[in-house]
Amino acid sequence: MFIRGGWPGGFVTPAPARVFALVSLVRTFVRMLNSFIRPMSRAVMRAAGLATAAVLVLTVTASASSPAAVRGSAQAAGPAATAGVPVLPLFGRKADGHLYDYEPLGTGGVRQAVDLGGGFADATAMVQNEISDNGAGVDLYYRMGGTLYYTAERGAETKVIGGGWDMYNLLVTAGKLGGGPYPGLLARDTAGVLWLYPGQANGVLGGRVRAGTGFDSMDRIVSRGDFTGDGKIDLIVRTTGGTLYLYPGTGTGVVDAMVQLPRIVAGTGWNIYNAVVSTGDNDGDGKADLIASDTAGALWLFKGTGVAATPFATRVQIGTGGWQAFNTLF
Ligand SMILES: [Ca+2]
Ligand SMILES: [Ca+2]
Repeated sequence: MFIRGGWPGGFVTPAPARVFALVSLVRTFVRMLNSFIRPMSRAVMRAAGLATAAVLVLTVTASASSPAAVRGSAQAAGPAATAGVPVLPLFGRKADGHLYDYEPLGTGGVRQAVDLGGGFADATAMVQNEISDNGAGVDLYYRMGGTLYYTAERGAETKVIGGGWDMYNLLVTAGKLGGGPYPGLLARDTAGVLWLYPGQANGVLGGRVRAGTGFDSMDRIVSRGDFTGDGKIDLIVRTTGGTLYLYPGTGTGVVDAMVQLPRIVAGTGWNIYNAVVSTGDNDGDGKADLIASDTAGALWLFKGTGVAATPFATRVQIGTGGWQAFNTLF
């Protein structure tokens, strides 16, 4: 496979300035392969994207003219829940700043890595959200210092979302928690308050809404997929003690009412894992799954069952080793 190990010569040259790149052409090729085993609707969207696929290098510089930080008071409830199950790649960032793309096999597991390029060594948070390309694109949010940036997959735009984001000690995708039409961000502040920033079509985030309090003892938070079978996006958290909890989503974006209690114990002993993420439906059965890497470097798939009481099946190993080399999986 010519994609192994990156592109000869490399497209990406991290410069003193903030130069980032996404090698969309490589991803498009991999996605062509995947299109044979993924739903036709996604294949059609991807084929449409081929016409304009190109190697794009983007220069990002924070400027005084950039939009002000989008952070406001609570807003009214969003539209009704739309709980489609995305099929997304797994991304990993290594200490040298390179970002690697692992496309799903479609039957459980991931393909060989595609090196998307470097320049992300100093990013203190990285999030993927499926926004562009009618929800088929994989777009990035990343934080450098206190500034949050957004880059659409096909590189049409990179923008500054705002400053002051270093007030949060955890940033992850919100998926469509709260029932919004686009995936947003979840941010936790130092007081343990969890905030939802609703997503929008252009990547800009809406005013934050408080999702809940008391999340300071959670060291992993996942929100992508319906794990209870009711069509509403749920929240998964892991405590520092290793207990995995499922908070059923309510499908509304109302303050402190996005998830319902009581929470459900989804597992214990999960502190053997470095990373716990969801890339949607990894094995193609229509139900969202979890992927976790353990401290020994193995990668595991926890297939979602859609049953609240027992939301995940027995783990299946999908990576044999070396996954600890990533300091961020998302
Ligand atoms: Ca649910
Ligand atoms: Ca699945």
